[in-house]
Amino acid sequence: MRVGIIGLPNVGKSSLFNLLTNAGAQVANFPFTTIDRNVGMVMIPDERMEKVVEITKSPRMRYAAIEVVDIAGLIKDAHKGEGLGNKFLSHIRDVDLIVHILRCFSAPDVAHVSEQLSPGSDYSIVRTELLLADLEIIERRIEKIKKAAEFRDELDRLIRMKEEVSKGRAPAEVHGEVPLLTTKQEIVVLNLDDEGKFKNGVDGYRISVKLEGEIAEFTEDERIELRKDAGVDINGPAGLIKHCLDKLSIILFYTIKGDEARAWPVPQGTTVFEAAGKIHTDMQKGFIKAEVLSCHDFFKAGGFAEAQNLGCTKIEGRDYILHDGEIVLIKFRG
Ligand SMILES: Nc1nc2c(ncn2[C@@H]2O[C@H](COP(=O)(O)OP(=O)(O)OP(=O)(O)O)[C@@H](O)[C@H]2O)c(=O)[nH]1
Ligand SMILES: [Mg+2]
Repeated sequence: MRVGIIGLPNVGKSSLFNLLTNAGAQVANFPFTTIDRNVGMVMIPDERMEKVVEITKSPRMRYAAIEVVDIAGLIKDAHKGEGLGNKFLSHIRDVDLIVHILRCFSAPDVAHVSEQLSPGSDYSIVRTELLLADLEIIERRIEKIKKAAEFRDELDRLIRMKEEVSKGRAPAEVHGEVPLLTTKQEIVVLNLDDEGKFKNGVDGYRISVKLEGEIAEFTEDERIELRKDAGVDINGPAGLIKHCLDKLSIILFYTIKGDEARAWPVPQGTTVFEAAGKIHTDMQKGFIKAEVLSCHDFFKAGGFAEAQNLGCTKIEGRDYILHDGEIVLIKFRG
C-alpha cells in the first residue's frame, strides 16, 4: 500500500513528506525542487501497541509502516509535458491513495503559481491535469480497439468513461487495462499558516507543516494546545496518517513473539492464512490453526496466558477474517 503526495510546486509536499517520514528530502523555496520522486516509510503511530508492550515488556517493538512517495510538483499542461513533463503521472499511477496538498500559507519568499492564495483553483488545476491525463489514456485505448469486433463491450464502456471524464468527473467504473488517476482515492490536505487564519471554501485536513516542524520537541499536550490556537486539526500528522489508513481500509493486527511485539498492516478482509504468509512463508506453508484475541481482552486480562486462562482466546482456522486490533498466535508445522 502506497500513498502519494501531489500538488502544485512549492506547496510543501516535500516538507510534509519529511514530517511524516523523517527522510530528509530536499526542501527549498523554488519550484520543482523535487525532480525525481522521494520514497520513504511512515511509521503508524499506535497507542495500542505501546499498551501491549507495557504488559509484555518486550524489549523490541516494531510499528507498522506504509510507504509514502513525494512526487514532483505539477502545473497546468503537465499532461502535455509542461514543467517536469509527464513522468510524474506514472508516479501517481503507482500509488493507492493520493494526498493532494494545497497551499494555504502565505510566504512572500516562496513563489506560487498565482499572486493570491487560491486553494480552490489550485485544486482544480491539478485535478484538471489528472482528468486530461485520464482522457488521453482512454482515447488511446479506444483508438487501439475500435476496429476489433470482439472489443465491442469494452468500447461501449470506454465511451461512457470518456464522456464522464470530458465532463470533469472521475468515471464510476474502473478498467483493468486503463489505470486511471482520477478514480484513485484522495485526501485533500490544507497546509495552513501557523496562525491558521486562512479560510475559504475548500475542505480538507488542516495542518501546518511549518508549525509541526517547530513544535516537534514539545509534549503531545502542548502540541494539541498549539494546534488548537493555530486553528488546525488537533491530531496533527498522526491524524492524517489515521485518515490514510481508513481510506485504504487497512487494519492492524499484532504478534508477540519472543522479545518482539509487532504491528502488521493488512487490508480489511485479510484471512488469518494470508496474514500468516505475510509474517513468514513457512508459517503459511505449515499452517495448522491460529489463536486469536482482541487487544481489549488482552488488556483486561493483563497478558496472553492470563487471557487463555480466562477463556478469552479463540482457535480459528485458515479462513478466519481478522479484525482490527487482534493479537494473533499462529500454530504451524515448522
Ligand atoms: N510559511 C510556510 N512555508 C512553508 C510551509 N511548508 C513549506 N514551506 C516552505 O515552502 C517552500 C517549498 O517547500 P517544499 O516542501 O520544498 O515544497 P514542494 O511542494 O515539495 O515543492 P516542489 O518540490 O518544488 O514542487 C520551502 O521554502 C518551505 O520551507 C508552511 O507550512 N509554511
Ligand atoms: Mg518537493
